[in-house]
Amino acid sequence: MAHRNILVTGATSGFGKAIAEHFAANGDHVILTGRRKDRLDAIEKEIRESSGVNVLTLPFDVQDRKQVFDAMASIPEAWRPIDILVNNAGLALGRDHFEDTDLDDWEVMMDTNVKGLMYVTKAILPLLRKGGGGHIINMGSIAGKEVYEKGNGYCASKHAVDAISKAMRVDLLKHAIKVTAVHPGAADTEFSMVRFKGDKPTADSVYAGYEPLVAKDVADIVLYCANQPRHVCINDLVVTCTAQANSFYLHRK
Ligand code: NDP
Ligand code: 8X3
Repeated sequence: MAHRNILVTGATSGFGKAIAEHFAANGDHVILTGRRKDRLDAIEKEIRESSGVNVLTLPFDVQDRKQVFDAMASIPEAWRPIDILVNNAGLALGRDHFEDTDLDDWEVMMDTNVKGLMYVTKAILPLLRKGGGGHIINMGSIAGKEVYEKGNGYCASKHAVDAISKAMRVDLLKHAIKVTAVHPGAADTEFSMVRFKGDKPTADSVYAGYEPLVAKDVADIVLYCANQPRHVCINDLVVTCTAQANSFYLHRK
């Protein structure tokens, strides 16, 4: 199989880093994006050395519309068309009842998880392969399937990702662009350290007493979705660790 060009947002950590590494190990060429340039540089070096594929890094903030459109416009001709966009960049901030939530946390979650994903997709669409082979993979969450207590803003943002994924699938039919939404449950990445703003004991407590998903589990699934035949599209995939049934039921030892 000829190599494909893959752009992964949020490739500096967690799922995005593992997804980029998996595509590279599969022989695909990868564009790594995220805000932390030092990490992008280190991961670029690591992937080049381990896989020998072409790697391009684009540091930008998905919340910033101009940065997003400038970054996409800067993608060299040799990287076009893009075959697969993985919209993975995202975060939760805080876990509080509605009345206690910090308004700034809501703003950042909506600007990143919802508007950022839409900006990146809109900006890359002219570069995305049409007529078969083009694929958008959006990172949702079980938080986009059920609303849990103190999850208000994050759950709203991931419900929006669920809705946007359905909307894209309909609107992009004519271009034969597949749209897949992957919805993981609890996974041990930097997610909880970000959510709890560096409070390590609280972040660690999220994963105590059971074996959570890890980034590799989700990356394996994303690659599986991306490696289906052209006429097959996995629309919606929910994955949890065995100890978790959904947002409400988690069995801790
Ligand atoms: P991490 O915190 O490990 O990774 C998040 C990634 O998103 C980082 O690479 C970060 O890069 C990037 N990112 C965050 N904000 C921005 C921004 N404004 N602009 C550009 N990039 C940004 O968490 P995960 O890997 O766990 O999370 C990845 C996705 O998976 C998110 O969408 C999350 O909501 C979702 N998810 C996570 C689950 C979990 O339990 N871990 C479960 C279900 C879904 P940088 O900081 O360098 O910009
Ligand atoms: C992350 C999973 O359950 O913390 O999206 O919302 S959860």
